[in-house]
Amino acid sequence: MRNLTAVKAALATQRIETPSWAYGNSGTRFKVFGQPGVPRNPREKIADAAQVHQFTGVAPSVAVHIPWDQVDDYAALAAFAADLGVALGTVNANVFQDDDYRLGSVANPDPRVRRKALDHLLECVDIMDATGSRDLKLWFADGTNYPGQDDIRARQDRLAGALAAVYQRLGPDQRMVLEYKLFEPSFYTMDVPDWGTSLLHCLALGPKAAVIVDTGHHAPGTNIEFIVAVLLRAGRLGGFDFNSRFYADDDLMAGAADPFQLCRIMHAVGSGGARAPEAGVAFMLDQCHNIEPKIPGQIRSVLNVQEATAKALLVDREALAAAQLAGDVLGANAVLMDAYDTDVRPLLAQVRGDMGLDPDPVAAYARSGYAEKIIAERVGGTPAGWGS
Ligand code: RM4
Ligand code: MN
Repeated sequence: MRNLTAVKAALATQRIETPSWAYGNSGTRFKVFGQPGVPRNPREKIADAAQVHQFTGVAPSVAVHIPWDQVDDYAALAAFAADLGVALGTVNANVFQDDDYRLGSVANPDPRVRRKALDHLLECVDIMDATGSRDLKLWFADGTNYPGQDDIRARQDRLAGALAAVYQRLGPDQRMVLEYKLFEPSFYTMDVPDWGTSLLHCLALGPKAAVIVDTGHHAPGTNIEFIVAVLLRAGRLGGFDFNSRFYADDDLMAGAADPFQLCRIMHAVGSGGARAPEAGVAFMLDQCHNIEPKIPGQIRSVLNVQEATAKALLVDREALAAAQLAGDVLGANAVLMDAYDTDVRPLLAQVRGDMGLDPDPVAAYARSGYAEKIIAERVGGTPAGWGS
């Protein structure tokens, strides 16, 4: 058992970023079930994110997605967020929802489309200047559906060219983080399908480029904690988009499908000395709440990440190292499982109490009346949705 004071301090200082799009309506290609009270604009999304922080104490920033969160004055939006006790976090670029991008964005064979996509990415850095955001998150839907459709290597060259142009534009304290995804929406090739491709581009760019691991973007059974360890060793783990998946990119609540995997990932992060906010690894949620209420869904997800982190923090690292060095296979495994099998909910309730929070954020939010208030107030207008 580790020093409990240190464990509690680590839990109290953890930072988990929530995504603005989690608060809007979302669904599948079969149906979007709208919910009453969902935000109609970026400010209302930020207000909802501020609730998640108010009740959990560890979600002090909200990621924005451009153009979904487009406004005339980003500095004013950042000031609005600050008034509610949160900051604007990662700026997510969107080069996948325009008719021009049918054959891709920065890797499109048409130079005009490539230029348009690049201009959007550069505009996102302008937005970061105004909001004070550190990270530009790049996820490309680019790829091909059929063998022979385009030249795989030429597409990599085009991608590299755009990334270099964005990299040049970054300020000294800004970073670009490059996300990968195995498949979808392109089915034959994705231009950034895996961590290796992302890492190669980041290494070519320089130290301000790092890899984002979206937990839903792998083949079933992939050992994500191995990827985490390798990226940390290379100094290029930019952060996480946490979510759960049963089959593909399900975007379900983090820790819902496989809480043990989330704990193993947090253990790998801790082994790499990268759990503290100063290490620069961004812990973000990238989720959609299609059938469950959204703010409680975000709160539950934050708690799930906290619980996985607490278990990882409780691993007796000295005992683990001793068992590993002694070649004690069962002993080493038992040390890890002892921590994982601990019920950390009482510990987290204590941490929240020490932070002046209600020990049960889900119940406290339900009692607060905020859900009823937004249902009553947010009448008329167009509810925000994934893609609008
Ligand atoms: C993508 C990717 C990005 C997220 C969008 C909404 O699949 O995961 O991180 O910004 O979805
Ligand atoms: Mn993602």
